[in-house]
Amino acid sequence: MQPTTFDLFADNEPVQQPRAEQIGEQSWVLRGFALPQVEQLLTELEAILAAAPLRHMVTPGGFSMSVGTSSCGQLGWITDRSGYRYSSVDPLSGLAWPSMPAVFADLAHEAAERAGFPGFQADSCLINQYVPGAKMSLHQDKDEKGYAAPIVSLSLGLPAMFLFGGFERSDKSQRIPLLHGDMVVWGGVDRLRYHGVLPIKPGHHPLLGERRINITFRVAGDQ
Ligand code: MD3
Ligand code: FE
Repeated sequence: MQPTTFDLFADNEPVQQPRAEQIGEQSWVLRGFALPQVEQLLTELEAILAAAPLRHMVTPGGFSMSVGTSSCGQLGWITDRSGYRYSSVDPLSGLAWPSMPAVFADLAHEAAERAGFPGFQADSCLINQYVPGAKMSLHQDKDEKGYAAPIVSLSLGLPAMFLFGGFERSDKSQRIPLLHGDMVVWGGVDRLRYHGVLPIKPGHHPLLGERRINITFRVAGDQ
């Protein structure tokens, strides 16, 4: 019996998954976007964290964050009893943050372009490490000098349930699973949306073990 139409997938070619999911007017999840570079990214990450170790920073209210943080690039996000801000110096070492590896900068540039933001050049790269139970409460990212540039994020290791809210803390939020290798780009009208991360569930990732690493790329200083 002859098929009535040609089957485009007759050779059992893997069907390409829909790769870009729009989650807001100017926000996109790029599923698996970083997977081809993961090995290089992890090598660079290890070097950065050797020079600028993860630490649990204290919020202005006096609470220690459950997420461990560090940075690379010209500016690093910090918090202490005097407030949230960006600093060109790592307060732990008193030295400049490690420079941003080319593989980081290029990947962020490419992801931003894919989401409709050409010419993205991050000057700041915040590294967040979550162990099971760690979370990030709903907040807005308002410590950057301007909001014209998008924020680009890269998720590695254990999965997370990301909360993508509205413009007021009480607005209903969407829940978006973020997996190893996924990238997300938030910009334009979505730049000041509330967002957060639910407590990470226990688990084991073959490359990263019992943790999730999220890296955000930002233009924190002059645009
Ligand atoms: C959505 N980090 O570092 S991804 C943060 O997974 C932060 O570690 C989360 O929120 C994490 O500030 C979420 C990044 C993210 C960053 C900025 C956004 C999501 C955003 C701005 C607007 C909307
Ligand atoms: Fe944030």
